Amino acid sequence: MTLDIEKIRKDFPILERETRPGVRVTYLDSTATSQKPVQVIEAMNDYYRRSNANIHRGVHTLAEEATSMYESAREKIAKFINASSSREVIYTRNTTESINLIAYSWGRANLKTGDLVILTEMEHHSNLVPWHMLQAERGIELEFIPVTEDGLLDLETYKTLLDRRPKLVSFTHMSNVLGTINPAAEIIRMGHEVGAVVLVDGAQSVPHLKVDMQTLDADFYAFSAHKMCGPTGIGALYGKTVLLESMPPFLGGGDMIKEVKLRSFRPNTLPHKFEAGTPAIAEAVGFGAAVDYLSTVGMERIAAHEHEVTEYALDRLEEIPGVKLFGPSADKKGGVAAFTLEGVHPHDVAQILDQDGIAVRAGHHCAQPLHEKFGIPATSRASFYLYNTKEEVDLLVSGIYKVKEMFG
Ligand code: C6P
Repeated sequence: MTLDIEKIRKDFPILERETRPGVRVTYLDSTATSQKPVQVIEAMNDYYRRSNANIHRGVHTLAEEATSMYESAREKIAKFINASSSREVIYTRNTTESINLIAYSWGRANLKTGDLVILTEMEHHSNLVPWHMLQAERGIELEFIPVTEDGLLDLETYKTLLDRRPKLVSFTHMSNVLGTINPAAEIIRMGHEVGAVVLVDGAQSVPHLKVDMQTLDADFYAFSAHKMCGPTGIGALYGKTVLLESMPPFLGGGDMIKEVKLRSFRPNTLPHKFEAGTPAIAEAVGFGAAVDYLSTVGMERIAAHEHEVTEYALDRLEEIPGVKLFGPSADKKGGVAAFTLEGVHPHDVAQILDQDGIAVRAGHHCAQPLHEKFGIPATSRASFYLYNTKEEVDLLVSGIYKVKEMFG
Protein backbone atom coordinates (compact mmCIF):
# COMPACT_ATOMS: atom_id res chain seq x y z
CA MET A 1 0.00 0.00 0.00
CA THR A 2 2.88 2.41 0.63
CA LEU A 3 3.95 5.02 -1.88
CA ASP A 4 7.44 5.19 -3.33
CA ILE A 5 7.78 8.70 -1.99
CA GLU A 6 11.29 9.31 -3.34
CA LYS A 7 10.15 8.44 -6.84
CA ILE A 8 7.05 10.61 -6.48
CA ARG A 9 9.02 13.60 -5.24
CA LYS A 10 11.27 13.35 -8.32
CA ASP A 11 8.16 13.92 -10.46
CA PHE A 12 7.71 17.38 -8.91
CA PRO A 13 10.65 19.57 -9.98
CA ILE A 14 9.57 22.49 -7.77
CA LEU A 15 10.23 20.44 -4.64
CA GLU A 16 13.96 20.83 -5.38
CA ARG A 17 13.61 24.61 -5.42
CA GLU A 18 15.56 26.72 -2.95
CA THR A 19 13.54 29.74 -1.83
CA ARG A 20 16.72 31.23 -0.28
CA PRO A 21 20.31 30.14 -0.88
CA GLY A 22 20.65 26.76 0.81
CA VAL A 23 17.00 26.65 1.91
CA ARG A 24 14.90 24.05 0.11
CA VAL A 25 11.15 24.58 -0.04
CA THR A 26 8.93 22.53 2.29
CA TYR A 27 5.61 22.86 0.52
CA LEU A 28 2.74 22.46 2.98
CA ASP A 29 0.10 24.46 1.11
CA SER A 30 -1.48 21.97 -1.31
CA THR A 31 -4.96 22.82 -0.06
CA ALA A 32 -4.49 26.24 -1.70
CA THR A 33 -3.01 24.67 -4.83
CA SER A 34 -1.05 21.49 -5.43
CA GLN A 35 2.30 21.26 -7.16
CA LYS A 36 2.44 19.86 -10.70
CA PRO A 37 4.32 16.74 -11.78
CA VAL A 38 6.55 16.81 -14.82
CA GLN A 39 4.02 14.54 -16.61
CA VAL A 40 1.45 17.38 -16.52
CA ILE A 41 3.94 20.11 -17.39
CA GLU A 42 5.19 18.08 -20.37
CA ALA A 43 1.72 17.18 -21.63
CA MET A 44 0.86 20.88 -21.82
CA ASN A 45 4.23 21.74 -23.30
CA ASP A 46 3.85 19.03 -25.99
CA TYR A 47 0.36 20.23 -26.80
CA TYR A 48 1.64 23.76 -27.49
CA ARG A 49 4.69 22.50 -29.38
CA ARG A 50 2.89 19.96 -31.58
CA SER A 51 -0.88 20.27 -31.65
CA ASN A 52 -2.05 23.79 -30.78
CA ALA A 53 -5.22 24.80 -32.65
CA ASN A 54 -8.76 25.82 -31.78
CA ILE A 55 -11.20 23.00 -31.10
CA HIS A 56 -14.58 22.00 -32.60
CA ARG A 57 -14.03 24.48 -35.43
CA GLY A 58 -11.47 23.30 -37.95
CA VAL A 59 -11.12 20.24 -40.15
CA HIS A 60 -7.37 20.51 -40.48
CA THR A 61 -5.10 17.99 -38.77
CA LEU A 62 -4.04 20.23 -35.90
CA ALA A 63 -7.64 21.23 -35.12
CA GLU A 64 -8.74 17.61 -35.13
CA GLU A 65 -5.82 16.62 -32.94
CA ALA A 66 -6.52 19.45 -30.45
CA THR A 67 -10.22 18.55 -30.35
CA SER A 68 -9.46 14.92 -29.75
CA MET A 69 -7.00 15.75 -26.92
CA TYR A 70 -9.53 18.11 -25.30
CA GLU A 71 -12.33 15.54 -25.50
CA SER A 72 -10.22 12.58 -24.46
CA ALA A 73 -9.25 14.50 -21.29
CA ARG A 74 -12.96 14.86 -20.58
CA GLU A 75 -13.36 11.08 -20.94
CA LYS A 76 -10.53 10.53 -18.46
CA ILE A 77 -12.08 12.92 -15.94
CA ALA A 78 -15.49 11.24 -16.31
CA LYS A 79 -13.91 7.85 -15.70
CA PHE A 80 -11.91 9.19 -12.74
CA ILE A 81 -15.09 10.20 -10.89
CA ASN A 82 -17.15 7.35 -12.38
CA ALA A 83 -19.69 9.57 -14.16
CA SER A 84 -22.03 7.56 -16.35
CA SER A 85 -21.02 9.57 -19.42
CA SER A 86 -18.48 12.23 -20.37
CA ARG A 87 -21.47 14.39 -21.38
CA GLU A 88 -21.99 14.86 -17.65
CA VAL A 89 -18.62 16.60 -17.25
CA ILE A 90 -18.64 20.32 -18.03
CA TYR A 91 -15.35 22.17 -18.16
CA THR A 92 -15.36 25.36 -16.09
CA ARG A 93 -12.59 27.61 -14.81
CA ASN A 94 -12.63 26.16 -11.29
CA THR A 95 -14.88 25.02 -8.43
CA THR A 96 -16.03 28.60 -7.91
CA GLU A 97 -17.28 28.88 -11.48
CA SER A 98 -18.93 25.44 -11.28
CA ILE A 99 -20.96 26.50 -8.24
CA ASN A 100 -21.80 29.85 -9.83
CA LEU A 101 -22.97 28.01 -12.95
CA ILE A 102 -25.48 26.09 -10.82
CA ALA A 103 -26.61 29.24 -8.99
CA TYR A 104 -27.13 31.13 -12.27
CA SER A 105 -28.54 28.43 -14.46
CA TRP A 106 -30.28 25.87 -12.24
CA GLY A 107 -30.91 28.36 -9.41
CA ARG A 108 -32.53 31.03 -11.52
CA ALA A 109 -34.68 28.49 -13.33
CA ASN A 110 -35.81 26.63 -10.21
CA LEU A 111 -35.69 28.85 -7.12
CA LYS A 112 -38.20 31.53 -6.20
CA THR A 113 -39.00 33.70 -3.19
CA GLY A 114 -39.20 31.71 0.03
CA ASP A 115 -37.52 28.57 -1.36
CA LEU A 116 -35.05 27.09 1.09
CA VAL A 117 -31.40 26.34 0.34
CA ILE A 118 -29.43 24.46 3.00
CA LEU A 119 -25.69 25.14 3.29
CA THR A 120 -23.28 24.48 6.17
CA GLU A 121 -21.25 26.65 8.50
CA MET A 122 -18.00 25.20 7.14
CA GLU A 123 -18.43 26.37 3.54
CA HIS A 124 -15.79 28.13 1.51
CA HIS A 125 -16.92 31.56 0.30
CA SER A 126 -17.47 30.09 -3.15
CA ASN A 127 -20.36 28.03 -1.76
CA LEU A 128 -21.80 30.97 0.19
CA VAL A 129 -21.57 34.14 -1.89
CA PRO A 130 -23.37 32.81 -5.03
CA TRP A 131 -26.31 31.95 -2.75
CA HIS A 132 -26.14 35.35 -0.99
CA MET A 133 -26.37 36.91 -4.45
CA LEU A 134 -29.35 34.76 -5.37
CA GLN A 135 -30.96 35.58 -2.04
CA ALA A 136 -30.67 39.31 -2.80
CA GLU A 137 -32.12 38.77 -6.29
CA ARG A 138 -34.79 36.14 -5.62
CA GLY A 139 -35.56 36.25 -1.90
CA ILE A 140 -34.59 32.63 -1.33
CA GLU A 141 -33.99 31.54 2.26
CA LEU A 142 -30.70 30.18 3.53
CA GLU A 143 -30.18 27.87 6.49
CA PHE A 144 -26.96 26.33 7.71
CA ILE A 145 -26.07 22.94 9.14
CA PRO A 146 -24.12 23.88 12.29
CA VAL A 147 -20.54 22.78 12.93
CA THR A 148 -19.90 21.17 16.31
CA GLU A 149 -16.98 22.12 18.60
CA ASP A 150 -14.97 19.17 17.28
CA GLY A 151 -15.47 20.25 13.69
CA LEU A 152 -18.21 17.88 12.51
CA LEU A 153 -21.56 18.66 10.90
CA ASP A 154 -24.53 18.45 13.27
CA LEU A 155 -26.69 16.00 11.35
CA GLU A 156 -29.50 16.08 13.92
CA THR A 157 -30.10 19.74 13.09
CA TYR A 158 -29.84 18.85 9.39
CA LYS A 159 -32.68 16.37 9.90
CA THR A 160 -34.83 19.10 11.44
CA LEU A 161 -34.02 21.52 8.63
CA LEU A 162 -35.07 18.90 6.08
CA ASP A 163 -38.61 19.02 7.53
CA ARG A 164 -38.82 22.43 5.86
CA ARG A 165 -38.49 20.79 2.43
CA PRO A 166 -35.42 22.53 0.97
CA LYS A 167 -35.12 22.82 -2.80
CA LEU A 168 -31.34 22.54 -2.67
CA VAL A 169 -28.72 21.22 -0.28
CA SER A 170 -25.18 22.35 -1.05
CA PHE A 171 -22.19 21.34 1.09
CA THR A 172 -18.48 20.72 1.01
CA HIS A 173 -17.32 17.10 0.90
CA MET A 174 -14.13 18.07 2.75
CA SER A 175 -13.46 21.26 4.70
CA ASN A 176 -10.43 23.29 3.58
CA VAL A 177 -9.88 24.47 7.16
CA LEU A 178 -10.96 21.70 9.52
CA GLY A 179 -10.13 18.92 7.08
CA THR A 180 -13.40 17.24 8.06
CA ILE A 181 -14.51 14.60 5.57
CA ASN A 182 -18.29 14.89 5.66
CA PRO A 183 -20.48 11.79 5.27
CA ALA A 184 -21.43 12.89 1.77
CA ALA A 185 -23.46 9.82 0.72
CA GLU A 186 -25.63 10.10 3.83
CA ILE A 187 -26.17 13.87 3.48
CA ILE A 188 -27.11 13.38 -0.18
CA ARG A 189 -29.47 10.48 0.58
CA MET A 190 -31.22 12.46 3.33
CA GLY A 191 -31.61 15.46 0.98
CA HIS A 192 -33.04 13.25 -1.76
CA GLU A 193 -35.56 11.74 0.64
CA VAL A 194 -37.28 15.13 0.89
CA GLY A 195 -36.94 15.84 -2.83
CA ALA A 196 -34.01 18.27 -2.67
CA VAL A 197 -31.38 18.59 -5.39
CA VAL A 198 -27.90 18.14 -3.91
CA LEU A 199 -24.73 19.94 -4.96
CA VAL A 200 -21.36 18.94 -3.53
CA ASP A 201 -18.27 21.15 -3.38
CA GLY A 202 -15.56 18.61 -4.15
CA ALA A 203 -12.63 21.05 -4.35
CA GLN A 204 -10.81 19.28 -1.52
CA SER A 205 -12.16 15.74 -1.89
CA VAL A 206 -11.50 14.84 -5.54
CA PRO A 207 -7.74 15.47 -5.18
CA HIS A 208 -7.42 13.30 -2.09
CA LEU A 209 -10.13 10.63 -2.01
CA LYS A 210 -11.60 8.18 -4.45
CA VAL A 211 -14.97 9.71 -5.36
CA ASP A 212 -17.61 7.80 -7.26
CA MET A 213 -20.62 9.58 -8.70
CA GLN A 214 -22.62 6.34 -8.89
CA THR A 215 -22.15 5.53 -5.20
CA LEU A 216 -22.51 9.10 -3.97
CA ASP A 217 -25.51 9.87 -6.17
CA ALA A 218 -24.83 13.66 -6.04
CA ASP A 219 -26.84 15.70 -8.54
CA PHE A 220 -23.97 18.14 -9.07
CA TYR A 221 -20.33 17.90 -8.03
CA ALA A 222 -17.77 20.71 -8.44
CA PHE A 223 -13.96 20.54 -8.45
CA SER A 224 -10.77 22.28 -9.65
CA ALA A 225 -7.81 20.82 -11.59
CA HIS A 226 -5.19 22.94 -9.84
CA LYS A 227 -5.72 21.22 -6.49
CA MET A 228 -5.21 17.76 -8.02
CA CYS A 229 -1.81 18.11 -9.73
CA GLY A 230 -3.35 19.84 -12.75
CA PRO A 231 -3.05 23.39 -14.06
CA THR A 232 -4.87 26.51 -12.88
CA GLY A 233 -7.62 27.96 -15.09
CA ILE A 234 -9.69 24.80 -15.45
CA GLY A 235 -12.13 22.87 -13.31
CA ALA A 236 -15.19 20.72 -13.79
CA LEU A 237 -18.82 20.49 -12.97
CA TYR A 238 -20.34 17.03 -12.92
CA GLY A 239 -24.13 16.99 -13.31
CA LYS A 240 -26.71 14.28 -13.91
CA THR A 241 -27.77 14.31 -17.56
CA VAL A 242 -31.44 14.84 -16.83
CA LEU A 243 -30.71 17.97 -14.77
CA LEU A 244 -28.13 19.42 -17.14
CA GLU A 245 -30.51 18.84 -20.08
CA SER A 246 -33.25 20.76 -18.30
CA MET A 247 -31.08 23.79 -17.46
CA PRO A 248 -30.73 26.93 -19.56
CA PRO A 249 -27.22 27.80 -20.79
CA PHE A 250 -24.97 29.86 -18.51
CA LEU A 251 -22.81 31.98 -20.83
CA GLY A 252 -23.78 32.69 -24.45
CA GLY A 253 -21.44 32.75 -27.45
CA GLY A 254 -19.52 30.47 -29.78
CA ASP A 255 -19.57 26.68 -29.43
CA MET A 256 -22.53 26.55 -27.02
CA ILE A 257 -25.03 26.82 -29.88
CA LYS A 258 -26.48 24.50 -32.50
CA GLU A 259 -27.87 27.29 -34.62
CA VAL A 260 -28.06 31.08 -34.41
CA LYS A 261 -30.48 33.41 -36.23
CA LEU A 262 -30.48 37.16 -35.96
CA ARG A 263 -33.17 37.07 -33.29
CA SER A 264 -32.80 33.63 -31.71
CA PHE A 265 -30.54 30.67 -31.04
CA ARG A 266 -30.77 26.94 -30.34
CA PRO A 267 -28.40 25.68 -27.64
CA ASN A 268 -25.91 22.93 -28.33
CA THR A 269 -26.15 19.44 -26.83
CA LEU A 270 -24.32 18.46 -23.65
CA PRO A 271 -21.68 19.15 -22.57
CA HIS A 272 -21.03 21.94 -25.09
CA LYS A 273 -24.19 23.84 -24.10
CA PHE A 274 -22.31 25.10 -21.05
CA GLU A 275 -18.95 25.81 -22.71
CA ALA A 276 -19.13 29.15 -24.50
CA GLY A 277 -16.12 30.57 -26.32
CA THR A 278 -12.65 29.19 -26.84
CA PRO A 279 -11.94 27.14 -23.73
CA ALA A 280 -8.75 26.40 -21.80
CA ILE A 281 -7.52 23.72 -24.22
CA ALA A 282 -3.95 23.20 -23.03
CA GLU A 283 -5.28 23.23 -19.48
CA ALA A 284 -7.78 20.48 -20.34
CA VAL A 285 -4.89 18.42 -21.71
CA GLY A 286 -3.02 19.06 -18.44
CA PHE A 287 -6.14 18.14 -16.46
CA GLY A 288 -6.30 14.80 -18.30
CA ALA A 289 -2.60 14.21 -17.61
CA ALA A 290 -3.17 14.98 -13.91
CA VAL A 291 -5.96 12.43 -13.74
CA ASP A 292 -3.70 9.88 -15.45
CA TYR A 293 -0.96 10.65 -12.95
CA LEU A 294 -3.21 10.29 -9.88
CA SER A 295 -4.77 7.12 -11.27
CA THR A 296 -1.36 5.57 -11.90
CA VAL A 297 -0.23 6.31 -8.34
CA GLY A 298 -3.65 5.13 -7.06
CA MET A 299 -6.15 7.22 -5.09
CA GLU A 300 -6.42 4.69 -2.26
CA ARG A 301 -2.67 4.70 -1.81
CA ILE A 302 -2.59 8.51 -1.89
CA ALA A 303 -5.32 8.70 0.77
CA ALA A 304 -3.53 6.14 2.95
CA HIS A 305 -0.22 8.03 2.69
CA GLU A 306 -1.85 11.35 3.51
CA HIS A 307 -3.59 9.78 6.48
CA GLU A 308 -0.30 8.52 7.86
CA VAL A 309 1.41 11.92 7.47
CA THR A 310 -1.60 13.78 8.90
CA GLU A 311 -1.91 11.52 11.93
CA TYR A 312 1.79 12.04 12.62
CA ALA A 313 1.46 15.81 12.13
CA LEU A 314 -1.52 16.13 14.47
CA ASP A 315 0.27 14.11 17.17
CA ARG A 316 3.43 16.20 16.89
CA LEU A 317 1.64 19.57 16.70
CA GLU A 318 -0.51 18.71 19.69
CA GLU A 319 2.63 18.28 21.81
CA ILE A 320 3.69 21.90 21.27
CA PRO A 321 2.61 24.08 24.21
CA GLY A 322 0.42 26.94 22.99
CA VAL A 323 -0.68 25.22 19.77
CA LYS A 324 -4.42 24.78 19.35
CA LEU A 325 -5.59 22.55 16.51
CA PHE A 326 -8.95 22.89 14.80
CA GLY A 327 -11.04 20.10 13.34
CA PRO A 328 -11.68 16.45 14.19
CA SER A 329 -9.20 13.63 14.83
CA ALA A 330 -7.17 12.15 11.98
CA ASP A 331 -9.65 9.31 11.33
CA LYS A 332 -12.35 11.83 10.34
CA LYS A 333 -10.26 14.23 8.30
CA GLY A 334 -8.03 14.69 5.29
CA GLY A 335 -4.55 16.19 5.17
CA VAL A 336 -5.21 19.58 6.75
CA ALA A 337 -3.88 20.93 10.05
CA ALA A 338 -5.19 24.41 10.89
CA PHE A 339 -3.88 25.81 14.16
CA THR A 340 -3.27 28.88 16.25
CA LEU A 341 -0.19 29.56 18.36
CA GLU A 342 -0.90 31.39 21.57
CA GLY A 343 0.32 34.99 21.56
CA VAL A 344 1.43 34.98 17.90
CA HIS A 345 -0.61 36.16 14.91
CA PRO A 346 -1.07 33.39 12.29
CA HIS A 347 0.50 35.64 9.64
CA ASP A 348 3.63 36.04 11.75
CA VAL A 349 3.81 32.26 12.15
CA ALA A 350 3.62 31.81 8.37
CA GLN A 351 6.15 34.55 7.70
CA ILE A 352 8.72 33.20 10.12
CA LEU A 353 8.26 29.64 8.81
CA ASP A 354 8.85 30.97 5.31
CA GLN A 355 12.35 32.06 6.32
CA ASP A 356 13.12 28.34 6.60
CA GLY A 357 11.40 27.59 3.30
CA ILE A 358 8.27 26.21 4.97
CA ALA A 359 5.19 27.23 2.99
CA VAL A 360 1.95 27.30 5.00
CA ARG A 361 -1.07 29.51 4.52
CA ALA A 362 -2.36 31.99 7.10
CA GLY A 363 -5.66 33.84 7.17
CA HIS A 364 -9.32 32.90 7.08
CA HIS A 365 -8.80 30.63 4.05
CA CYS A 366 -11.95 32.02 2.39
CA ALA A 367 -14.02 30.59 5.23
CA GLN A 368 -14.65 33.67 7.34
CA PRO A 369 -17.95 32.53 8.92
CA LEU A 370 -16.27 29.30 10.10
CA HIS A 371 -13.48 31.26 11.78
CA GLU A 372 -16.07 33.55 13.33
CA LYS A 373 -17.85 30.50 14.69
CA PHE A 374 -14.64 29.50 16.48
CA GLY A 375 -14.13 33.09 17.66
CA ILE A 376 -10.86 33.67 15.83
CA PRO A 377 -9.98 35.91 12.86
CA ALA A 378 -7.44 33.54 11.33
CA THR A 379 -5.46 30.32 11.57
CA SER A 380 -2.17 29.06 10.20
CA ARG A 381 -2.72 26.00 8.05
CA ALA A 382 -0.37 23.24 6.97
CA SER A 383 -1.70 20.81 4.39
CA PHE A 384 -0.34 17.57 3.01
CA TYR A 385 -0.42 15.77 -0.31
CA LEU A 386 1.10 12.68 -1.89
CA TYR A 387 4.59 14.23 -2.04
CA ASN A 388 4.82 15.27 1.64
CA THR A 389 6.81 13.34 4.22
CA LYS A 390 7.02 12.95 7.99
CA GLU A 391 10.45 14.62 7.80
CA GLU A 392 8.70 17.71 6.45
CA VAL A 393 6.32 17.57 9.42
CA ASP A 394 9.39 17.52 11.68
CA LEU A 395 10.69 20.65 9.92
CA LEU A 396 7.32 22.33 10.52
CA VAL A 397 7.40 21.42 14.20
CA SER A 398 10.97 22.71 14.64
CA GLY A 399 9.92 25.87 12.79
CA ILE A 400 7.05 26.45 15.21
CA TYR A 401 9.39 26.04 18.18
CA LYS A 402 11.61 28.67 16.57
CA VAL A 403 8.61 31.03 16.26
CA LYS A 404 7.88 30.46 19.96
CA GLU A 405 11.45 31.32 20.87
CA MET A 406 11.35 34.52 18.83
CA PHE A 407 8.14 35.61 20.51
CA GLY A 408 9.41 34.68 23.93
N1 C6P B 1 -9.63 26.77 -1.35
C1 C6P B 1 -7.70 27.22 0.05
O1 C6P B 1 -6.57 27.70 0.24
P1 C6P B 1 -11.23 27.52 -6.63
O2 C6P B 1 -10.52 28.75 -6.13
O3 C6P B 1 -12.48 27.87 -7.38
O4 C6P B 1 -10.34 26.58 -7.36
O5 C6P B 1 -11.66 26.70 -5.34
C2 C6P B 1 -12.53 27.29 -4.42
C3 C6P B 1 -12.75 26.40 -3.26
C4 C6P B 1 -14.00 25.87 -3.06
N2 C6P B 1 -14.26 25.02 -2.05
C5 C6P B 1 -13.31 24.63 -1.20
C6 C6P B 1 -13.64 23.66 -0.13
C7 C6P B 1 -12.01 25.13 -1.35
O6 C6P B 1 -11.06 24.75 -0.51
C8 C6P B 1 -11.72 26.05 -2.39
C9 C6P B 1 -10.37 26.67 -2.53
C10 C6P B 1 -8.26 27.28 -1.36
O7 C6P B 1 -8.35 26.70 0.93
C11 C6P B 1 -8.13 28.63 -1.96
S1 C6P B 1 -9.07 29.85 -1.13
